[in-house]
Amino acid sequence: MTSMPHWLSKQSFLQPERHAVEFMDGSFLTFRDLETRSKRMAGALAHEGIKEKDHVAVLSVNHPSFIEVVFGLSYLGARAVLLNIRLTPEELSYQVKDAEVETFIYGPEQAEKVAGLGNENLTFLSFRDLEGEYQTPELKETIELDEVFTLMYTSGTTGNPKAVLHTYGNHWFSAVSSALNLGFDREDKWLLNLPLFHVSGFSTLMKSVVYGMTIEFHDHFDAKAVVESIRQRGITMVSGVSVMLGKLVKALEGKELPSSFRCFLLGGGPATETLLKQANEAGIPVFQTYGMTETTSQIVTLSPQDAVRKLGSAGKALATASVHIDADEGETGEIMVEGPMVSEGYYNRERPTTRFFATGDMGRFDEEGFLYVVGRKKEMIISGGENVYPAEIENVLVQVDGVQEAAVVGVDDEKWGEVPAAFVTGEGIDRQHVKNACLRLLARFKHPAYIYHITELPRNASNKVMKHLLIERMKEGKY
Ligand code: S0N
Ligand code: AMP
Ligand code: MG
Ligand code: MG
Repeated sequence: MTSMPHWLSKQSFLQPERHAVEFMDGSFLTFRDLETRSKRMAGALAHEGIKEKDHVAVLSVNHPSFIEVVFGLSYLGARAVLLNIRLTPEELSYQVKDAEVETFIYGPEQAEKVAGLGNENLTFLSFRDLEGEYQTPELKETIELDEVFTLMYTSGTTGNPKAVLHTYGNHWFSAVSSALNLGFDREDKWLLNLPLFHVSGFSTLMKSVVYGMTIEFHDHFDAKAVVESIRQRGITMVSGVSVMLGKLVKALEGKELPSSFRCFLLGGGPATETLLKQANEAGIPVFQTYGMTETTSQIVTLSPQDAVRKLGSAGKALATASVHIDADEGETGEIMVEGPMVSEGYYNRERPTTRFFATGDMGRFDEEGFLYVVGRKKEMIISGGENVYPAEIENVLVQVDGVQEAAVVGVDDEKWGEVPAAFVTGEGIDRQHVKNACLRLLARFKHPAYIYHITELPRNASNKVMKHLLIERMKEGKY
């Protein structure tokens, strides 16, 4: 087992006065401040009975206490189960049970949602509750790379979400591999406005303590605020999904960006050529990436010098990772990945035994070895960077009175990239009942943008629903 000094304590020792986190109002926390506050938080968590290897859920928008809770848990050797604030109480309850969570910590704006959770065996603590009494427990000043640090949920083809396990080693190698590719400059300052509950956002926090780099922390995405941060406060790096890049291009209104801004790390889903060209014309140095929760963020990245020449490619595997395509040379096949940032598996599920992780995405290499992601084998929809599994929605729709069968597909969408479209069969279906079921059971971004009531689902000889036919017929206006 490989171990190393705790990343935050180390940065606090090496550069105590350097800003770890800056906020939009000009306030900041130095690495020493952050260490002190996180250790105090560890004491408050210990006071609440949290101990090594406990699973502790966190539900919050980006909030300073979120960061302290994350590092506080790490000083205790406890694990953070990071929950998506967009989920319904029903969806959250499932995940909390699945992850065997005992303590549930939440931010001030989540109180109402938390009241709807009602799991009797959980201890609920608001950030406020952690501001009072604390103990001085023994703290882990050593990080064991094999230990699990975070759990983040993704769905599966069955519609049952499963928790991706991230070890400290996964986070470490993700951060280091990224730096080997993008480089790291002492003056770098990374804007963090992606949610901390996704690895997209969380990985930026990890980079901060692994590199000793300043981040500017925003509680949510606001394109105008991003422009202001880049132009006025020396931001050099930003991460975002396509929807955010599109909004950034618009918010720029032709204004120039300082040359110190050197990277917009684009991930979380596909990007259209139109968007990439617009970003290029706007002078935004886009690094397109391919990655997923299971790879603890980017694993393949395209550099701006290749951005135009290889427009649409996700680039090449990072230095510590390998990618291969499960097909003959030059052909399209499933993308298989390997590397020290790839998760060892899902919580309480059988561990994969193969060397390469099968991503469920389809891709091909060009003659120079650049990866092109061309589609998905898995039935997944990506709406604004949030994943939606058709089975999750189908499972809800068939519960509605009158619905006999349901099928959900992803359709292109101007605003979100893709949105779900639902097809239901049956008699006496009340649209309001469908909507009510969705409201109760599904996060807003999973609600079907279209609901078609049809007479029967097209099936092939083996009785499988031919989803491509649903899309074709829908586009032809036949439904
Ligand atoms: C795009 C975002 C910012 C949109 O949120 P916004 O504008 O703040 O919306 P709200 O004000 O909260 O809500 C307004 C209405 O819009 C609905 N809505 C919100 N989001 C969506 C959505 N995604 N799809 C559909 N509808 C949405 C709300 O429900 C509300 O509706 P009404 O008014 O009807 O109630 C936001 O969605 C966002 O933050 N998206 C990004 C999420 C994300 O981080 N995804 C990436 C996950 N993947 C990974 O973590 C792995 C890849 C990765 O690591 C990575 C990714 C990107 C960049 C770099 C990396 C990396 O490798 O480092
Ligand atoms: P998540 O775990 O939420 O980040 O989802 C990851 C999924 O997003 C991947 O499995 C892909 O299906 C998709 N994705 C990520 N990067 C790209 C890319 N560059 N091009 C196309 N799809 C992508
Ligand atoms: Mg908003
Ligand atoms: Mg996603």
